[in-house]
Amino acid sequence: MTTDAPSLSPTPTPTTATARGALRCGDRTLHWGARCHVMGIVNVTPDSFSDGGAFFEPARAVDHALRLLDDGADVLDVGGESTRPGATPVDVDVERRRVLPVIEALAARGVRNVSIDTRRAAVAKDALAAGAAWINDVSALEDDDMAAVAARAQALLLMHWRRAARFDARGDDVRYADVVAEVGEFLRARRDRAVGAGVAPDMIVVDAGLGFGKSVDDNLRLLAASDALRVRTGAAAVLVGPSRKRFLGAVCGRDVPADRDAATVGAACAAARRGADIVRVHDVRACVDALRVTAAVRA
Ligand code: PMM
Repeated sequence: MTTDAPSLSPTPTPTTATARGALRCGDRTLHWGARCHVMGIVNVTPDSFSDGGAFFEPARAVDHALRLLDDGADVLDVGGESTRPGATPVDVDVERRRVLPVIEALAARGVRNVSIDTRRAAVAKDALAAGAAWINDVSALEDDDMAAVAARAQALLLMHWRRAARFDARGDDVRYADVVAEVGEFLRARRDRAVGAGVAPDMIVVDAGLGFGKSVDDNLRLLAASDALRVRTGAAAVLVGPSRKRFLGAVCGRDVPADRDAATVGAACAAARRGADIVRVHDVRACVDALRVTAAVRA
């Protein structure tokens, strides 16, 4: 049987001509500049904004994580504290009890391409010991001990969240004259602080923090600014996290977060075209396919 369907390599092979560098995540190697990678979200929380409670039981979280890997995730991001507006910060021991069994169970299955989504150095340290490879710090070093812990990880993700010190104050009330410049300046300073504390420059990934105290317009500008942010911050790579967020709902008229997966795919492809190295998403399968097609289409 013959077919005229185009043949797409399921995993675009990085070439040294395009790759800007590489970073390990467990047994994987991510090649920056070769393609946009996908981080799958595993929220072990009762109250995250779009999937709170769905994977709160460790066994369900592990099943979900394995499904995301099957769907093509390059990295799994395991978190035990919701950052939605108005969420109550969880006690450090509660956070530990949520994430560690999941990370341990994944490690027992040989899965180590795992990132721990936490603001706390103590949780990050235990997560690394349990088998995680990366630290995703949404507060970008609000915990003074985080950089020292991160020096032992394979990557440190630093996210912009200007109100991180005031946990419950994420909102749209922050105004920016030039959002890309201001976010870039903040992330550059946090990146420099991490390097000063001994974190290798080539393991630092920055993230503009879409949805964290930004207007719809701010988020759309930042979504298009990965190349600019990488240059401004000196980071090795840039992550974007548009998944199911309210600004996408505003663009598409979708009030329910779970109805925003198609919008997320659109945002991911647009971001990949503008230089994003990783997209952090709930619906991995759709994003992986869409990014493969985006990468395969040559102008
Ligand atoms: N968004 C959420 C949580 N953690 N981490 C990074 N690096 N970037 C993000 O945009 C981000 C994050 C919001 O909650 P979710 O886990 O339900 O998406």
